[in-house]
Amino acid sequence: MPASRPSKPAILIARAIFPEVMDKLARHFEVEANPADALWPRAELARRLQGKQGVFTTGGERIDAALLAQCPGLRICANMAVGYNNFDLPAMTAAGVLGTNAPGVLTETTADLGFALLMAAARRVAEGEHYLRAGRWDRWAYDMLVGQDVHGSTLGILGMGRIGQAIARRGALGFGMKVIYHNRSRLPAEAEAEVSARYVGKDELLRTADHVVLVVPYSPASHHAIGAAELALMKPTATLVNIARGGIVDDAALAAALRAGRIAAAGLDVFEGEPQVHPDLLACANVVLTPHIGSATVPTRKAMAHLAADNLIGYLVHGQPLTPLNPEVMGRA
Ligand code: 8YV
Repeated sequence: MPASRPSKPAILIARAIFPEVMDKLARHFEVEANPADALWPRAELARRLQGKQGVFTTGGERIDAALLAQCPGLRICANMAVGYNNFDLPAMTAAGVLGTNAPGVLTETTADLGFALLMAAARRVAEGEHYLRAGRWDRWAYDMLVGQDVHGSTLGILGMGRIGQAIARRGALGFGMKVIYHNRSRLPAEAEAEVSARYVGKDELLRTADHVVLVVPYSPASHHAIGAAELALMKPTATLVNIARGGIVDDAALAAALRAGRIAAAGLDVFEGEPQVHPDLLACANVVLTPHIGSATVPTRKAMAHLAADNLIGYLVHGQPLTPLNPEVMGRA
């Protein structure tokens, strides 16, 4: 009798992903995928996770103690995102489940979108486009769609991780901006010098910056880090850009500030309760809105998907993931 081949570990791919990444995973695993590409309800996700050792997640799937209790065989959740606020990491650690994210590969692409939103908001690009398409452009005027300068202005960055530093480089080197930043911890002097950034308190940043870019991870501590009180500190000519996570900004307070002209403009890629967008924001002309596309270029999304896949393969096949979030679970029985 021919020797039976050892069975491959089983994994679940929770959303549609690139066919080349599916093929790669299928070489190592028994794969169940989600051809419909709609987020499964929790009960369905739990049902499909039965018998699976790994899951490929894309950021929208909540992995918490209640779900993990139903999936005792699960060993790894690999997020195709640098943010992992969909993971209850302490619960995963308690359950002995490894979490991995996808850092590094999306840094420059996401910083590009941050800058695009900053430029579009400060220079009223989207407003101008709507104005033109609506057939309202019938003459030149000295004050038509005048905005604020980006070059030479003061850029305030809240959150100075990889993406924050990539935005600082763009501002300092490309646009001659003075860069100030606030972060949980101050960067080492060499890192500050490299991006020509000066550390300031949060309130000073909000008061001084001409443009504020938010790049902090979402956590209960950063929930509504920018609300009415913080917006009131900003200059009336200032712009606010959020490429981090919905919930860091109080969207209702932001819409009120934009409507009242308490700040000049905003550029938002992320929203509280997305894909729903606060109706008051939709009604504001001075905000540029994009549907969470910070990392959305073909090479970057492929790199993120490959990194998530390589984490699954690394851990379940070779025992060594690439970007573990809670490595302390490794080696536990
Ligand atoms: C993802 C992101 O596309 O990596 C992140 O944290 O925000 C984006 O790049 C998103 O998380 C997918 O849900």
